[in-house]
Amino acid sequence: MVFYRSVSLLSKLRNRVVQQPSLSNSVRWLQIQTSSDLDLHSQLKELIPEQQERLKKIKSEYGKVQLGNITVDMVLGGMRGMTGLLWETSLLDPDEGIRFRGLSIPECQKVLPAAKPGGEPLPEGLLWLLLTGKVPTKEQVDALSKELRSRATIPDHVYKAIDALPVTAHPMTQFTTGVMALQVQSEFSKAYEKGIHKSKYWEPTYEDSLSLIAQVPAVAAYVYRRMYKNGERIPMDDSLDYGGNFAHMLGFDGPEMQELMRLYVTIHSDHEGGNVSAHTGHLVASALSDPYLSFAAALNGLAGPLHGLANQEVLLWIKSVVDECGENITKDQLKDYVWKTLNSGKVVPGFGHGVLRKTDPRYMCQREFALKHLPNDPLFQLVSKLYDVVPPILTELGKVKNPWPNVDAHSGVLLNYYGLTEARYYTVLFGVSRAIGICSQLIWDRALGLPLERPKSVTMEWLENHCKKSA
Ligand code: NMX
Ligand code: MLT
Repeated sequence: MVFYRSVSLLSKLRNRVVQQPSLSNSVRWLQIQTSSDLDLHSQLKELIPEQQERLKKIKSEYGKVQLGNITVDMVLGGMRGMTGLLWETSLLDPDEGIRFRGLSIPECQKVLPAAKPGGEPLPEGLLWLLLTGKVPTKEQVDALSKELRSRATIPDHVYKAIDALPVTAHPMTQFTTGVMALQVQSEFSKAYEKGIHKSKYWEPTYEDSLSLIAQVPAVAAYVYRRMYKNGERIPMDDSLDYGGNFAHMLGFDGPEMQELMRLYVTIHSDHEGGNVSAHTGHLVASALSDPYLSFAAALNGLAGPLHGLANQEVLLWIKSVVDECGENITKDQLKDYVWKTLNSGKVVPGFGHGVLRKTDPRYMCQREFALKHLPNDPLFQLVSKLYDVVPPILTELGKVKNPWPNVDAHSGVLLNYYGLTEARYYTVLFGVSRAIGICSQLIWDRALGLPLERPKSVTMEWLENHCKKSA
């Protein structure tokens, strides 16, 4: 972390230097950007040996240091609080929320390059940050945008594979099918078949990861256009960045929707390693499955209603509130509706979290976006009322560890406002974004030579015997 904080600070300084023409001679050398400065692969290649050494040192010096005790509750409770994974790209604090390579979301909004002054961060910039630990310059981000566009062409068989499914199939099923169909192009699989040396694994993994990140928006957009817009595909616009292009291919060309998509893709990308999708991707990749196989597995986890599908569930639930009580529902009516949901044995979607214990900063930045761009939208106002009404009720239940809203409580009303009203599609957007986080870590998994993941499991009988013996 110290390493990354100092490189990020240096990088921030460099950013400023590159952007300011009138600087003293002593720092002018920083202004010279070589072609390898602009090339993400070269940057990564430079960083890998020192990080490999760092990991070796941690192993040899601290290998036997304990990180906590495992209790029976932890084993039975979904491994909450059990530290068991190495994940370099981000770290989640229960109170503060996510930090990408040490930077909070508001910090990312300040320092990552944007499409326009003061605008939302470009997701390519976040990808650069996750992979290198450095804040990129605008030139580096533009170069990466260009590289991603050059990798974004979708082979025809991918569309055909999706077309083989009924158009009514869930969008996540269609999206994952598209990702699986992309797998035939895997450079890692081909290199492995040819007997690549393990020290080189990261290189074809990098190739696959960048291509996958480049291609998922077009696959996702196709699913959307197929399901809701008569299958008319919209080609990529070479003048646009990653987030802008995604909005464009979906069929939304308004500048605010493009800004929303940049923010959306940035904030959903990574949430340390233990969440279901990231953990699944990491687990599957640990068997040396290539990035396509690993990411498709991750998507299947994201498609669960307690995880990514919650964004769909939130908007459907909000719409059911409106259908039953109207848009101008009072807080008392809303309380009754929340209790009705709970009493029917369902969760209130968009609230609670496995790690967070305060309002999710991803919720807060979407709320700020709404306050800036759609303050009078009735559904945004309903979401704001829920922020007042739901936490006290969940607290009253007495068992909910975090009564506050998470990322999914807010995203739907923003998308709905700009015309992307089809809630069943929302988890696909989450999936496109998560490719950035999962693939970034996967490249580091390979670079660091992380091993096959294989935790120990036990039976109830084993637990009973063990606990009796140690009582
Ligand atoms: N509504 C009703 N009950 C809840 C809620 C909620 N929003 N959140 C937690 N609980 C219940 C939970 O079901 C459990 O009940 P029981 O003991 O009867 O099984 C109890 O409270 C204790 O759960 P926690 O320890 O607070 O939460 P846990 O870490 O197990 O689960 C979630 C975390 C996120 C799965 C849970 O809060 C939830 O189901 N939330 C609603 C779904 C949601 O918004 N998921 C999206 C999460 C973010 N993401 O994008 O992935
Ligand atoms: C995520 O973004 O993955 C969710 O907030 C769930 C989690 O972190 O467990």
